Amino acid sequence: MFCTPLSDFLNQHFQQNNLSGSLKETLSAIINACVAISAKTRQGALSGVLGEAGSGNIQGENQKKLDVIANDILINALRQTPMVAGIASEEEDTFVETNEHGKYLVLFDPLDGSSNIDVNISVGTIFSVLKKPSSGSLKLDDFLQNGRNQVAAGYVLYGVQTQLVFTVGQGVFGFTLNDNNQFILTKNDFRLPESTAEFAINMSNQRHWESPMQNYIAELLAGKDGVRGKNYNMRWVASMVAEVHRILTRGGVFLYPFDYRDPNKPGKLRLMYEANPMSLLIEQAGGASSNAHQNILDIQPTGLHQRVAVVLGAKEEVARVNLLHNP
Ligand code: AHM
Ligand code: MG
Repeated sequence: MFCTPLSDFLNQHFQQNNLSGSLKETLSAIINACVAISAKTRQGALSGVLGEAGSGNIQGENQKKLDVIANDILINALRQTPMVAGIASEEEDTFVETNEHGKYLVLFDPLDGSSNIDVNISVGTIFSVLKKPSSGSLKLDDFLQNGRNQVAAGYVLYGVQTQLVFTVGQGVFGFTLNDNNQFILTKNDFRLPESTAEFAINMSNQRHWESPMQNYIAELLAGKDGVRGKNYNMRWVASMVAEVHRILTRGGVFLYPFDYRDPNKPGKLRLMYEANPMSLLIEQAGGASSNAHQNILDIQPTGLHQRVAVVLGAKEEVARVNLLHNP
């Protein structure tokens, strides 16, 4: 029987680990905004939120109506949270200063996997929280901290169930939204197996990958007859939140590698509000992450919307990818 509400869990977990009350309030504000986003996604066509917004973001991607709605919900909620100094979002050109005396910076992808919205496949909000490193007015440099500095990271998956998964650096916990819009603890500490026989990659990009990545996937596809000596299964939802949730739940490895399609984009996913928070969750659950050369959490960011190649999940697979790229 699951009966621990999020608020009770947070009170206990923050006290036990001597964590700051203002971080708890920041996290609660993000999560409350996600409950509102969940309500919008559930209504779909009934509240007219499906389809294109008719606008684009700084990254040249067409925005869906729900991308814009989710972004507005989060920004408005965080503006009203005094401890949040500023935000950075996939949908905003640059950072937004929210509260002059705030202590935390919140980075988010308000609705990741949004190509899936109109076809009723899981989407999610991904968030990352950093401490504002200096006093005074907010500047870009304040955000450009490596992933190890994250004081909280997580996602809310709007799927068959709405689930919240987060870490504040002391394990990874999962909650399910009940009929009263309350998150209830349903998973006490995710643990990720070191090996797996399931991978996730968009195979349609295969011809654009570098040769070590081609070789790695060829090894998996060779199954029992190849060097890996076992058969692998493949899944691709095209929603990173759903993919990472599957991996945290039953193991696996996720890859969105570097490819040669656009020399300005070393990968599709964004470091600051996709790769970093997911990498922290995976590492906290006993897995690993890498851009095929170095741990994602050690990358020194150079821009808010910086892209990065991503390999994350079972340690054995991440190590194999690293080895093939750095023999
Ligand atoms: P988005 O932030 O514009 O939604 O893009 C990120 C998503 C990830 O959730 C997913 O892993 C990837 O894009 C899917 O890409 P593709 O459509 O190339 O398979
Ligand atoms: Mg995204």
